[in-house]
Amino acid sequence: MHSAAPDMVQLRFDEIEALCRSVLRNHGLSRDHVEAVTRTILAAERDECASHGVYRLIVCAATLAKGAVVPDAVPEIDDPAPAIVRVDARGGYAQLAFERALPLLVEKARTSGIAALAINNCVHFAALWPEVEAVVDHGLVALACTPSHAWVAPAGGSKGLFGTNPLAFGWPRPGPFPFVFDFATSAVARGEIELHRRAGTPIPIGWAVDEDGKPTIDPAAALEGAMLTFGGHKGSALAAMIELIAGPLIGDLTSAESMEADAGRGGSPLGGELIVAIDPRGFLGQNVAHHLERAEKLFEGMTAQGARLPSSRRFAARQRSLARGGVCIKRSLLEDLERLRIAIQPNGASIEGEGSVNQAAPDSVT
Ligand code: NDP
Ligand code: PYC
Repeated sequence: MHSAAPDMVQLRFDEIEALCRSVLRNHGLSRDHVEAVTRTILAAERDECASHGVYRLIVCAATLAKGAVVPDAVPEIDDPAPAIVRVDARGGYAQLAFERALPLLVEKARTSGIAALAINNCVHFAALWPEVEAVVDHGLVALACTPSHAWVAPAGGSKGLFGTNPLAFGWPRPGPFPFVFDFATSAVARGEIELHRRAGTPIPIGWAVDEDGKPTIDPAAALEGAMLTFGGHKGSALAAMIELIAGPLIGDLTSAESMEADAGRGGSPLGGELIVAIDPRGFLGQNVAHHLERAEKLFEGMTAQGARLPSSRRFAARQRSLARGGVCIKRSLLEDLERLRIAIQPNGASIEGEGSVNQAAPDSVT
């Protein structure tokens, strides 16, 4: 570990990995899940996505401590139709279920031109772009979405009904980076508001209303009240669509049902995720290269006007992090994470983790 700015600490990737592993293991997560979750958290921190990077260890620790995720769930893959894969995460984190089901999704997309993966009965705390990028790595177009907890008011309302419901899309490109976007259908991910609460900084008007339905800049009041959708009725309609296609369509929970199933424990959202993979060769046959080149002209047209492509900030951050072999995180966050290296046992006893210094109960965050 090396010093950076006074309130920041620079960590090598292997130090971040060790931190993730010890926090997760000490909170009872089984080895395969630890590895899959660590990969996701490390990728987000590497790409400077703070709301879904190592901060999420606090969320995972809280979810594990409250029994809101099955720590040793073994995903079960089902093959119900030629273009459909289903994986039952059995109450465990989505990452391992996704990793196990990905090869069959890719195979089916190649055979049928299009295939869909339903992850059922999973706990989801992460960004969706790692999953979308994993599909795009196979030369496929990808679309992913998931409901969360009922934190977001529909446009025109002021009470939580929808989740923050992210929608992610990926398109293969020549060169190292695909075209990817991944955003919450709320004005911002809830994790961003949680980071503002931790930092004691106000949030912009338009992100949320308080419990009385009044616009607020206080992150704590926003978390108690309701978040707002992006783009008014348009984000609201997309959020409703995600509730439907990654909820009832795949036999899984809506965000309101997820909140109900959580029963006040404050765990991460429980439910389903839908991932669609499309093989361009299904439509284009031998003409794939020609039409993918035409797509490149679209991207050139965007950047020629000074617009930036979504994910370009993230990919630049990735290159920076890889070049320096690590990342910078807030010292206060690292201190909280060091405290989580000590497991809280059901009998109240504590176990020291790798390099642990203190004892603390996990935050109540989702
Ligand atoms: P942001 O609003 O920060 O960004 C979303 C997307 O827009 C990114 O692809 C980003 O690219 C792109 N973008 C941002 N600014 C610009 C710009 N000026 N021009 C072009 N593109 C731009 O994300 P959110 O707060 O909405 O979501 C953050 C994360 O939270 C997502 O990864 C999402 O999956 C996750 N999330 C997960 C949930 C779950 O239930 N699992 C629920 C809600 C959110 P870039 O990264 O390069 O800035
Ligand atoms: O930031 O909104 C969020 C979120 C919910 C679940 C995972 N991330």
